[in-house]
Amino acid sequence: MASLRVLLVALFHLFFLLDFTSCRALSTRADNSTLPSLAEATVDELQDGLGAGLFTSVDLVNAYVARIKEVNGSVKAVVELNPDALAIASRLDSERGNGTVRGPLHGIPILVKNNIATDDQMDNTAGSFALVGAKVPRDATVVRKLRAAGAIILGKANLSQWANYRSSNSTSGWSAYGGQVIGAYYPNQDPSGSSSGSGVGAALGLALGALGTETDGSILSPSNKNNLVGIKPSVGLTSRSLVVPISPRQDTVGPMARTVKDAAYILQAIAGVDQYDNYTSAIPNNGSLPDYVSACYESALGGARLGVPTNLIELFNSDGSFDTEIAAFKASLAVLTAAGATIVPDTNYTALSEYAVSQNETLVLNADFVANLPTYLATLTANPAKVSSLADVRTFTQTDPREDYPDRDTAIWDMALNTTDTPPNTSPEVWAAYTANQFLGGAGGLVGALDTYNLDAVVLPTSLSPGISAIIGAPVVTVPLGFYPANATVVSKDGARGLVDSAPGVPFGLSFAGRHWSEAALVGYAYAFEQRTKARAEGKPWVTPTTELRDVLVEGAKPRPRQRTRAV
Ligand SMILES: *[C@@H]1O[C@H](CO)[C@@H](O)[C@H](O)[C@H]1NC(C)=O
Ligand SMILES: *[C@@H]1O[C@H](CO)[C@@H](O)[C@H](O)[C@H]1NC(C)=O
Ligand SMILES: *[C@@H]1O[C@H](CO)[C@@H](O)[C@H](O)[C@H]1NC(C)=O
Ligand SMILES: *[C@@H]1O[C@H](CO)[C@@H](O)[C@H](O)[C@H]1NC(C)=O
Ligand SMILES: *[C@@H]1O[C@H](CO)[C@@H](O)[C@H](O)[C@H]1NC(C)=O
Ligand SMILES: *[C@@H]1O[C@H](CO)[C@@H](O)[C@H](O)[C@H]1NC(C)=O
Ligand SMILES: *[C@@H]1O[C@H](CO)[C@@H](O)[C@H](O)[C@H]1NC(C)=O
Ligand SMILES: *[C@@H]1O[C@H](CO)[C@@H](O)[C@H](O)[C@H]1NC(C)=O
Ligand SMILES: *[C@@H]1O[C@H](CO)[C@@H](O)[C@H](O)[C@H]1NC(C)=O
Ligand SMILES: *[C@@H]1O[C@H](CO)[C@@H](O)[C@H](O)[C@H]1NC(C)=O
Ligand SMILES: CC(=O)N[C@H]1CO[C@H](CO)[C@@H](O)[C@@H]1O
Repeated sequence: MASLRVLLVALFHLFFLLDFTSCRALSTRADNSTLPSLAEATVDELQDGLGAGLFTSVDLVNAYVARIKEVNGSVKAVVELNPDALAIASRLDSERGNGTVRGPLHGIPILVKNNIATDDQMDNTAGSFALVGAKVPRDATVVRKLRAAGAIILGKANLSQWANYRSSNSTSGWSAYGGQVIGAYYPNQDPSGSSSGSGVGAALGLALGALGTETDGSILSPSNKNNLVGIKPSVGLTSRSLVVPISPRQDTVGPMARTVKDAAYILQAIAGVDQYDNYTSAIPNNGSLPDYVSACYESALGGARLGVPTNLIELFNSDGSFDTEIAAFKASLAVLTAAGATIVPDTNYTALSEYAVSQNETLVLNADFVANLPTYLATLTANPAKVSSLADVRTFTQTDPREDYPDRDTAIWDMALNTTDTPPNTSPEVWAAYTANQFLGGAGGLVGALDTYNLDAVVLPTSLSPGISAIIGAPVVTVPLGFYPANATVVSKDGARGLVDSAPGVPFGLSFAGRHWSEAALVGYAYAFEQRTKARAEGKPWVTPTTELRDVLVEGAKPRPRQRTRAV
């Protein structure tokens, strides 16, 4: 008996030691040469490490959550963590252990903007207390697709409340529910919006990347100001089902990530036809998608004809406030040329002066918001604040002190709900405004220039790029280009409550804008530019989370139950 016990004890020690050794091996491997730094980790690097067993998705979740907690008090990028993230990660680790890897996003943590619904323990509030506790009947389609691809929804990212569709006196990145997001590259930086938390979260490596939404600038602009790649897809390429709407004619969901290829991986996962969003039925080729990831190759700019709409650049910079960005933009044209592109100068937009004074976009968005918000609210399966219309939401907002009314007013809603200002979206006036937009952005704008000059795309400083493409629902891809120099003046815009708009080290990007469904080409151009410039690497965030995988691995360097049972 005694000898048996000794044997058993010896065996136990053997297994324990073996197991401990394998975990020590883990922590030994947790050196800086093999573990990717989470500040910059790419999908490919994370998949390599997961595949080689250097770390698990549980480790990734632990590390990213620690990073979020380190900096969230100062940047308020993340409103809610997913309480199920660890359990989901653990299941995905088991699947991987069983030999199933669903694809490049298997086990990869991603943040989603807090206007994209998840049917789980997290809220979807658009930043408003009116929607706290509201429940949806299913995941937003883009979330369902991310989960099917193996991604882990790590949390909800803060945003400009109602995707910046409430007030004339608010700030980018502020929501009643989430507080004020601060940009990643300068203390008290305006993060830009409305996908502000998505931008700061991706920029600081609080997740691999994030989903944002855009109606006019809300992916491109925070990507611009947070040193990121942002893909604003054609309206209809990604489903808006169970995304808090502004207008189905302009709303779109897209990725924000640190590299073009990572953004392409995410786009590949979320794009496609969806029975719940009939705009997706317009995807060409019977809904079959290009391969956005293989569109990422070094020579993608070879032979591309890229136009420069000089009249837009000059008009929008009439006060000189974009001089620094435009100088860097002009210098970037030489890079594009060296990469094989032909730059076509002065591909001016013929109806630009009409666009500049047009109120057509405002009219369409206001009319659509009044009509579409109730449609979203009607799908809720729980609605504690009992809001069923924009009028209800306005009453809630004007009476709940947490909503910071009247300081942050409801001017946009007041206009949308005023039937003199805003006729119903089925009215002839709104149809006329919509068709005017199709002209101003189309024949009189981007599409006219593409046709006249036989272009593949136009290039623009990202700060000037969203509007014309927004009104026609066309795609734009932004990629890091440069930073304000060390001697730049610190500029805070009127009404920004002291948030800093430009300052030393604040980033900006280069945009490629093309025809509907031209994402693969635009992604290719952005990749080829990124590989030649690697501009992102020059940036230094003002706040840097320090938790790395090695920290969570060292903490976890003890025998793991799963391995012990397998050994015994
Ligand atoms: C890894 O780098 C960190 C700081 O960047 C340093 O503190 C640590 O000692 C390094 N670890 C190894 C194993 O080299
Ligand atoms: C983020 O910061 C806010 C404000 O400090 C805090 O209330 C919230 O709980 C934080 N979120 C997370 C996920 O830590
Ligand atoms: C892994 O495989 C085992 C045995 O086939 C199965 O019981 C288990 O459900 C699988 N786990 C996952 C997460 O697929
Ligand atoms: C798309 O769906 C909306 C709302 O369900 C409906 O009003 C519209 O007619 C549909 N459009 C098409 C082209 O099917
Ligand atoms: C289009 O796709 C649908 C659904 O996948 C399929 O049933 C149909 O045959 C396809 N049509 C063509 C013309 O390929
Ligand atoms: C394009 O616009 C710029 C700036 O307004 C102007 O200088 C240039 O002459 C225009 N070129 C053409 C071809 O219209
Ligand atoms: C809409 O655009 C057209 C074409 O430029 C213009 O004539 C009209 O005045 C615009 N309407 C509004 C409301 O701005
Ligand atoms: C806008 O907000 C600022 C800052 O809180 C405040 O001083 C100002 O009175 C507000 N303006 C209006 C019109 O409410
Ligand atoms: C609605 O808008 C019209 C025109 O802008 C204005 O005269 C009127 O006072 C507004 N009504 C309300 C209730 O604000
Ligand atoms: C910053 O330095 C550059 C190069 O020395 C100079 O051209 C520029 O005028 C300076 N800008 C400011 C705002 O001082
Ligand atoms: C959900 C959440 O985290 N809300 C907090 C976000 O930040 C604001 C302002 O700092 C707090 O008041 C909220 O409680």
